[in-house]
Amino acid sequence: MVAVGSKCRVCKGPAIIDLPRHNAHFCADHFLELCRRQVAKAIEKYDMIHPDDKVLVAVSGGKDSLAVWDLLIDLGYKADGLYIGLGIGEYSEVSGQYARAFAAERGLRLIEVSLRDDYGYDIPTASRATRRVPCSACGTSKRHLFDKAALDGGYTVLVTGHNLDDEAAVLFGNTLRWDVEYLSRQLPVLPARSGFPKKVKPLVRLTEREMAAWCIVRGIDYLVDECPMAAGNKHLAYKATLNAIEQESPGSKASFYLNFLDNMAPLLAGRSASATDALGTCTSCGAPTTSDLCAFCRTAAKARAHEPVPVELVLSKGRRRR
Ligand code: Q46
Ligand code: ZN
Ligand code: ZN
Repeated sequence: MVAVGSKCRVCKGPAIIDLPRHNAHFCADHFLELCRRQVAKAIEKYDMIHPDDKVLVAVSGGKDSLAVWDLLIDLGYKADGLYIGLGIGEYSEVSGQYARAFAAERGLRLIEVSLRDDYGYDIPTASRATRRVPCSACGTSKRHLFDKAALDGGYTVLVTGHNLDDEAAVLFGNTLRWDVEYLSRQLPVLPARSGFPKKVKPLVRLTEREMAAWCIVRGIDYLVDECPMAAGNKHLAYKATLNAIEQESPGSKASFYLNFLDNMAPLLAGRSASATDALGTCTSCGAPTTSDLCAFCRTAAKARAHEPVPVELVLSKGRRRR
């Protein structure tokens, strides 16, 4: 991670990580301090969380969501976790174990929802039944269940572990298409509105690599494997492209995304149709929607009517990763 003999920029002790975009090396303590500062800065700058908020963190068992939960607790916030079992074969089984172990070791409350047990379907089946890519059916399911768990539990803020790499990759894709609708909604905070909780992304100033390092230094065990259904996802290609640019020009990724927030997002404010659309109520579950049935209930109905599809069948041979 760092050349032998490198020294921490702050204390001149032995460094454990180099951060080219800061043009500096850091020891373990000062690296953790930098991460805390970046999260505190994001929370303050974008008005994400107040001390009296009741916070729910969506956790997947991966590094980012466990790191953001850890960081919020470390910064003095009270936060519960939410884990959704997506039924993606062994990946889901193992990811749940990591989320449970993290919560149990720290005495934190983890709310669990199982798509298969509680709603009668899973993501591989939903993908096949709706003829959509798995991430599309998955996104619809997760968004709905995040919103529902937050509102049912009286939480005022829902936190996700999206980091700088995630947000820059999404921004890159939206920019390639000049998708003004999505660009106008790509903010680190979405305010609460009727039927939707406030949603925030406190890791937008930290990279994937920094979150992996946070977990290692803090002794957090996390699931290293990516979701097998992410293979072929365009975001992976966008991330690789941005990493190549970052390699040549450290700091590009952060300036691409953070300068978008400072300079472009204000110009796009109010351009999102979905923010102003009059919403009705889903006749099945009561969630806000523009049609009779919300996207979640439509997906769930199709998936439940389909015989269960094992994850292996959805992964084509060429795309299977393990
Ligand atoms: S879990 Fe779901 Fe992700 Fe897997 S199927 Fe796609 S969206 S990749 S964060
Ligand atoms: Zn130091
Ligand atoms: Zn519904």
